[in-house]
Amino acid sequence: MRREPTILHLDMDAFYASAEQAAKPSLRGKAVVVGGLGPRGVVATASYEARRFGVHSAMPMGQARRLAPHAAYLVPRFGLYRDISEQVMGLLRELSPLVEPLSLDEAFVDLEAAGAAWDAASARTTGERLRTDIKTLTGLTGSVGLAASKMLAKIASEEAKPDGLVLIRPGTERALLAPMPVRTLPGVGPATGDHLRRAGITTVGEIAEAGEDELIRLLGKAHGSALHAMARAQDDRPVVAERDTKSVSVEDTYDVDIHDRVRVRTEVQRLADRCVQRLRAAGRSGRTVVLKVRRYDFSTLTRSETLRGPTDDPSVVREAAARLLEAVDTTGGVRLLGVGVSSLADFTQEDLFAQAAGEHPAEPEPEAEEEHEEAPAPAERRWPAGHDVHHTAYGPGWIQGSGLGRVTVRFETPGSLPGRVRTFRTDDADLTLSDPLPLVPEAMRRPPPQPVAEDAAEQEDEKDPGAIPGPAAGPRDGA
Ligand code: DCP
Ligand code: MG
Repeated sequence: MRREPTILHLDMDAFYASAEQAAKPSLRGKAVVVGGLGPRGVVATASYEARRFGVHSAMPMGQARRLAPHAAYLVPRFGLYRDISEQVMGLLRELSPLVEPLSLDEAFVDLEAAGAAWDAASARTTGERLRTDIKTLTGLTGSVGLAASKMLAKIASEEAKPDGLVLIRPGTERALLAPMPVRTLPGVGPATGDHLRRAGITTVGEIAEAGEDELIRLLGKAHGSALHAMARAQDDRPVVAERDTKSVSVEDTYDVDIHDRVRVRTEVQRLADRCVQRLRAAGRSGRTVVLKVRRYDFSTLTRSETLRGPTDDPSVVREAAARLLEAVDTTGGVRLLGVGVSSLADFTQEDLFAQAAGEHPAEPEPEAEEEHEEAPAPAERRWPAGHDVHHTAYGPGWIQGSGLGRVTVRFETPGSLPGRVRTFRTDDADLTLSDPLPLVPEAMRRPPPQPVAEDAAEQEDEKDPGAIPGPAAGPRDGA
C-alpha cells in the first residue's frame, strides 16, 4: 500500500436530484424524488431534503409517495446527467491519466500518476480545488475522499457527504475501520452480512480479530481471505484507467410495457439513431450492431450482427437493429430496449459502410400495420414530469405534471428566479418538448481569473476555449 493519501474518490451528491434542483429554481432546498413514476417504478435517487422522510434509492415509488407526499416527483433525464458526468470526468482527467469511472457520478483518480499530489497537504489542496471546479463548471456539489487505498478513499467520500472532503491519514486506517459495520467493506452485501452476524461478527474490527482461517471457514477461500485483508486495511488494488471504450450503446426503460409491435420497431429505430449520434460524437465507427430486449418477465436477450466493415451510418445501424428485432418474440410486452455498436474502429471508411448498407437491403416496412402508429402514447411518455418544454408565448419551462387532458408547466430556467405555473391542454400546439438547458451558462463555467478578477466579464468572449476543461457539451440524446 502506498504511504501517502493520493488516491481520490469522487462521488456527486444526490446526483440526479441535484441536477434537477439546479435546473429548476423552484425545487432548490425542496424534497425531490427522481425515478420511474409508473406502477412498478422505483426511486433512482432522492434529494437530501427528501431523504429526511426516509426516501432512498431503489425504494418502490408508491412507498416514497406515502413517506413524502409533497415532494416533487420527476422522471430521470439521462441525457442531462450524462452531459454533466462528461464534464466532471473531464475535470478528473485533467488531474491524472489514471481515472477509473465507476458510474456516471463516481470515479477513482490516482493523483500520483501525473504529479497532481504527492503527500497529504497537496492531496487536500487538489481535492478542494477539484470540488470548487466541479461547482463552477456544473453548478453541482461532489464529495471527495482521499486515502492511501481505493477502499479507504471510497469510505472517506461517504463520510464526507454531502458537499465535503475527508482525508484519511495513512496509519490511522485500522483504528478508523474497527468500529464500522461489516457492510462498510466492499463485497459485503446483506447475505454475507447475515452470515457473519450469525458467527458473532458485526464490525470490521471483529473480522480482523477473527483471523484469516476463521473467515475462510465462514466464507470460503477467495471471499474469506479478501475480506480479512480489507478489514486490516490491506488494499493494493491499483486505479485502472478507463479501458478504451469497446462499444457505444443507448437504452431506454419504459414505465409501461410496450406491447404494440409497431411501437417497438419505432423505439428501436429511435435508439439506433441516438446510438449513432453518440458513436459519431466519439469520432468512432463500429462493425457489430447489438440489440438488447428485456421482456415483461425480465428475461433479457441480446442479439448481434457483424457487418462487413465499420459504419457510423444511421440507416445501416437502423436496418441491422430492425433485422435483429424481427428474430425476437416480444409478445407479452417489452420493458427495456437498447441498441449498441461494438467492435469499434477509430475512423470510418465511407466506401465500407456504403458497401455494408448495400449488402443488407432494408427490411420492407409492413405498410399494412402503419395504422397502429396512431395508437395514443401514454400521457406520461408524451409529457414526462420534469422534462423541459418550450411555449411559443411563455418561453422555456418544465413539466410539473399531466393528466386528464391537462399539462402543468412551470416557467423557469436554471438561471432564473423561481417561476410561475400555467396549465395547458395536452394537445396545445404552442407547447413542445425541448432539450435540457445548460445548468451553468457557458460564460460562467470558467474559474475566476486569479490576478485581475474585475476583468472577468470583459474577457469571457476572447478567452481560449481550452480554459473550459473537458467537453462543454457531450453528445445529446436526440428527441
Ligand atoms: N441510481 C439509480 N438507482 C440506484 C442507485 C443510484 O438510478 N439504486 C442513480 C441515481 C443517483 C446516481 O445513480 O443519483 C448516483 O448514485 P449514488 O449512489 O451516488 O447516489 P446519489 O448520487 O444520488 O446520492 P449520494 O449523495 O448518496 O451519492
Ligand atoms: Mg452520488
